[in-house]
Parts: sequence; structure tokens; C-alpha cells
Amino acid sequence: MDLRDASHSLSEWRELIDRAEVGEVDEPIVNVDRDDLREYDAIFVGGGAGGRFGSAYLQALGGRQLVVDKWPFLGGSCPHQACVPHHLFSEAARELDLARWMSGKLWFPYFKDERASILEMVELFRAGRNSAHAFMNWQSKEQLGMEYILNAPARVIDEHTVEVAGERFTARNLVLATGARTRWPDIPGIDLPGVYDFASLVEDIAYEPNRCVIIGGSKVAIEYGSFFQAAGCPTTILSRSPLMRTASLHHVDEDIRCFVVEGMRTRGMTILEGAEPLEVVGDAWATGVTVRLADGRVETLEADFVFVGTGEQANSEPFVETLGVEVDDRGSIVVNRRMQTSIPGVYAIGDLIGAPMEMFKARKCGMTAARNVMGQPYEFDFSEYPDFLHSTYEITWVGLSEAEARERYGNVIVIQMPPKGVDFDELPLPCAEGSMLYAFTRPELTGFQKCVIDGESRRVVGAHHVGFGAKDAFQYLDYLIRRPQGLTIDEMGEMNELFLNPEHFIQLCRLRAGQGALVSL
Ligand code: COM
Repeated sequence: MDLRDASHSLSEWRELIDRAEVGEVDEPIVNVDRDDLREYDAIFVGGGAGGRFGSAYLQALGGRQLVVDKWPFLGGSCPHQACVPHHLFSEAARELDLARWMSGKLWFPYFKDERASILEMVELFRAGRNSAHAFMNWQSKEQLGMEYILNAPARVIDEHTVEVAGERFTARNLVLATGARTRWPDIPGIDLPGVYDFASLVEDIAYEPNRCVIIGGSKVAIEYGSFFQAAGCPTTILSRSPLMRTASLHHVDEDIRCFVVEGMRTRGMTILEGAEPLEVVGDAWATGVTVRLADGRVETLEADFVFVGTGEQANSEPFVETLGVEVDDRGSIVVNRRMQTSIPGVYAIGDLIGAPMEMFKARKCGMTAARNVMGQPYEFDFSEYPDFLHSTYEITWVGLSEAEARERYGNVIVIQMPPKGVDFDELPLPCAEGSMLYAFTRPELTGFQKCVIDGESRRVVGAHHVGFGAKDAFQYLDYLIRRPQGLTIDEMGEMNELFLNPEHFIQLCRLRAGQGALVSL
């Protein structure tokens, strides 16, 4: 289907994607400028966030790109199976949590013991997701001028050649961007029906889960588990490491971790740390998980729904096979800071190059590859970054934890809320949008925050928050504290807060900013 000269509206795009998804459109969707005789500067193999942003940047620099994706849309797993459904489910978890705590109070109807349907939420997402896909196809073609072929996988032939639906395309460079998939644990029964990951949950589930066991302790495990529990489906997490202490999360402050994990337990979740899942049991359907517990006992936990949250692995195999590209011991493609692989002219970006498997990294990797392809030497170091996850709360952090700061600096100042030693039950702080109802009913549930300062340089070296609505601030805090000059407590005290703001860092810093020898607060 050649769409080069067509201009589809958003609703036409949506209809086309709907039809492609049910197999009514099985041909490639082609938007290639056959009149442009220039060689492609790069072919992006995979049109997720990295491939799409890289393509857009390369276009913006005046280059010629082609992006190819097996799905009938650009944007990749984010709007289809990953970030967008996760945020929808996490928002539902937050609403459900409030409804349970407020059950029968004020205008809230009785809800404490009610079920909410997980299936209904998945169906809501499935029914709505193609709008985002339609927008990305439309924007990429009509606004960003990108060339693409969708609904057809790309087969890499060599470092300059890609075959799509029987046609070969050549380019000066290839940018590999085919993402990652769940790293399924190698235990008996893992293939049984009734075992899902984040992708098959949104694609396949057709029944209402009533008892869930989660294998793994990743972000996905915490986020989806909190939703299942909030929906009223009793959920158990089996994690080898303590939650939020997995290798993929850095700089997690212990006080924040405790607030989050204890909060999950308060809401009825069973969290078994140090647990080793041995087998998914069941004949025709998963009926439970056998696990070796931290104390060595072996037990079988009943479930009608087993969810795998053990992390992800790169889809690198085809490129190792055809190009011999170097990978690390986890199978992620090895790149330098310019996103160049071991094969000249071949770049790799996004989840394909390993952790962190986050949106900012995918998009900026795409931009980095595009700039280097176009002769602008540019390096991207993603070893430090702000991070977040959801339980029924939004949890956000940047920079060093208090413990890390104490290892590095001799005079660490901590400004936190509630202050150290103050009983949570007595203090409805921090609070702002999203936590005012908790503040006046269940003060201990409002949240937790901590700002870590090097008392000598007076610079903020870490910030940590559990609550609602602070994520935006952390994007800017990340930038400010990582500038060569950093951000001091005094500069924080000069900022203009929009009171009540979810993280109270500005006003709290102002309370101490005048102090010569800083004291914690
Ligand atoms: C975001 C997908 S959902 S993309 O980064 O805009 O391509």
C-alpha cells in the first residue's frame, strides 16, 4: 500500500491500523519518496521511540532516513504495550487506592471490599491505543517529513542493506532499534496458559484474574502488582533481591524504599524477598507457583494468574547472526557514547543496548546516532539520570541516596519531610495536589521526601520523593544538579515556589539557606 501521495487524517490512520491489527491489511504500508534519488544516510531498523526520534532528528539535520517497523505504526512498545498502559494502570491503582481508604467517607461510596476489573482496564487500553499510534504515523509523515515502511519486518542483509517485503534498500549507515522483550525465567511450567508478561497481558488476557503471583521484583513487578492489588486481586511478589534493590535501579534511598515497600504491605500485598521461584504448577492452566522461601522452606502459592516481572533482554540475536555485532554477557549490543557498534557504519540505540530501558535514553540515543551519522560528533552518557516508578504512589529520585552521600562527603545535610524521628501518624506532610485528602484523613499515607546536601559546597546532591505530581520537577532538578556549577541550597531558596507544591524542597531549603554552618531539618 503506497501512501506517499495520500494524506490520511487521524481517523483514517486509526481505521487503517485497526484493520492491520486484525489482519485485514497484511501488506506493507509504504511511505517512501521514490523521486528522491539521494542515498539514505541511515535506515532505522525499528520505529519505536529511538528509531522515530532518531529519524526526526536526522530529517531535521537535512539528512535522508528510512525507518522500518513490523507493526503498522511508529512509536513502538511504549504506546502499545509498555509505558502508556503502565501509566493507565498506575493511575487506576492510585484512584482505587484512594477509593478504598476513603470508602464510605465524605462523598465516597462504600468500596473497601469491592473488586475492580483488571480485564476491563486492559480492554479499555486495547480499545484506545490505536489513537496514539495514528497520531505518530500522521505526525511522522505530515509534520516531520519522515520516510517509513510499516507493517513489515526489516531483514538486515549486511551493514548497508535491509530487505523489506522482498525489496532491498541501501544506506550509508544502519541504526538498529528493535528493542527488548521479557527475560522469561527458565523454570518448568513457565509456558503454561495463565502466565503473562506486560506484553501478553495487554494482548491476550481474556478472563478476570482472582489471585496473582508475580515472579520477579523489577519495576514492572512493583507497578503492575500494585495495580492488581488495588483492583482487589490479592497479589504476591516473589523477588530474589529486596524490592527496589535490584541491580537495574540505582541511587534508591533506604527511607524511600521502606516507605514504598511497607506501603505496599499495608495495602495487603504479600512481598516475599529472597524467594526463588522453582516451578509454575498446573496441568492445562497455571494454578500456582512453587517457591523456595528465604528460610529454605518450599511452598506452592495458589494463583489463577501468574505475572512475570523479571526484567528484559535485548532483541539482538538477528544482528549477531547477520552482522556479527558485539554483545555483552546479557545479550545487549555494545556501543560507545556515539552509539556506534563494533561494526563500522552500524549504530544501535534504545533498549537494544541494555539498561536503563527508559524513554529518555531511547530518544536521546536516536538523536545521538542521527547527529553522528550526519557528521556532528556527539556523545551521550546515560550513566546518571533521574528515575521513577509507581506503586499506588509516584516515586521519583535523582542524584545520590543519603547513604551514598555519606560515603562520599564528610558533612551531609538532610532536609526531609516528615523530619527524622517524627511519627508519621502525627504529621500530614508532605502534602499537595493528590495527597490533601490523605493529609486530612490518613496523615501517614501522604508521602515522604528527602533532599540531600553536601554541607561544605552547599550543593544539592540528591533528591527523593514519594507522593504525587513531582516527576516534572525532577526532570529539571536532574539538569540543575548535574550542571558543572551544580545547584546550592541557597539557590534553591531563591526559587519561586508554587505553593502548595508536591515536593517542598524550595521552601524547606529557604528555611536553612541563610545558615552559615548548615544543620539538617
Ligand atoms: C511515545 C512513542 S509513546 S515516541 O517516543 O513518540 O515515538
